[in-house]
Amino acid sequence: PQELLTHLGRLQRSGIHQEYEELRKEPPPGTFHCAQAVYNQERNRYGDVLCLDQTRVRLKPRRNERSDYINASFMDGYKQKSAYIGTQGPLEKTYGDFWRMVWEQNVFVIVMTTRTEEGSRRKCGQYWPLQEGGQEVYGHIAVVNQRVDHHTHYNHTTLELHNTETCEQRHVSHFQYLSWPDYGVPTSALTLIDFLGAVKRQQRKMVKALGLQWAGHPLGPPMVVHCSAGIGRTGTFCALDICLSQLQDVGSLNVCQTVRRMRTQRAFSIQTPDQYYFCYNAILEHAQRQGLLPANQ
Ligand code: PTR
Ligand code: PTR
Repeated sequence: PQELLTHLGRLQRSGIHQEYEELRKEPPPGTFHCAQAVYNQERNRYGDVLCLDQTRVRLKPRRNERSDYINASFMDGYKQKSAYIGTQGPLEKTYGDFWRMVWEQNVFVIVMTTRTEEGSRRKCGQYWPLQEGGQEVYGHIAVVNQRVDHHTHYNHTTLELHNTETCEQRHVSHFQYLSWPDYGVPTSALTLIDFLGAVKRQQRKMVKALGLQWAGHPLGPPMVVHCSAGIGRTGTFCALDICLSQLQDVGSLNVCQTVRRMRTQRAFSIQTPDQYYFCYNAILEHAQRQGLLPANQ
């Protein structure tokens, strides 16, 4: 924290923006061939937000499916390989692919940091049954909404998944954060950090409940994190998680390195200088609340 404070003092806001502009200039270290293939183009929500071939999540081969493509990338967390899958907000024609990915990767927790509509613009499809008791079938996965817990800044929905081919059943937690417009920053850093805490508690709880099934994978399968494009808010959320975990573990952190590494896995992660600045600011507010720093610095 002291290091962070010094760094902040030195850089201040404009310096942090400058640091972000430098990061932005570094080209993505890979190729986008699969995302650009003609038959995959309709699977991208935004033609200019593609995922790297080197880190993309491949859907498992299936009969009658010619493509294994979904706009989703594995991203490392703090001391955890593939802690997240960063992905775009599902499109109607990719709902089946999305649930297939959730099933195949054994995902327990889905984090959504966008609303389905903002203003009058569609940001993400309604890819899960919204009402308690509701049920929808997406490809070979049936999804039942078991309950919705409403919190001030987010909803936590418990979903039950049925694989209609194998007759297996699983639970998945869906967390939707409600106050974060795209290209913007959340209205409050601490409510986002509290949201992050709730998400992590749930992931730990599910991993513990499943116990030995996850031997060799102590922190569990990846969490799916998405917004609309899956780069701005998704990147900010994951960067914050990594930095706070590192702060807690070793008492220091490095936002710039974290974001640089993240952009090599989910290209274009963090979309605006203010989102980048928000990471610093949120860490600072958190450190103050934890008593790691004097207030009003
Ligand atoms: N081409 C889109 C645009 O111009 O708005 C791409 C885009 C959309 C990029 C949303 C980022 C966005 O934000 P987020 O990743 O937070 O959903
Ligand atoms: N619509 C997005 C935008 O204009 O920001 C699409 C986009 C995404 C453009 C990433 C450029 C991007 O790369 P970088 O973040 O490296 O500038």
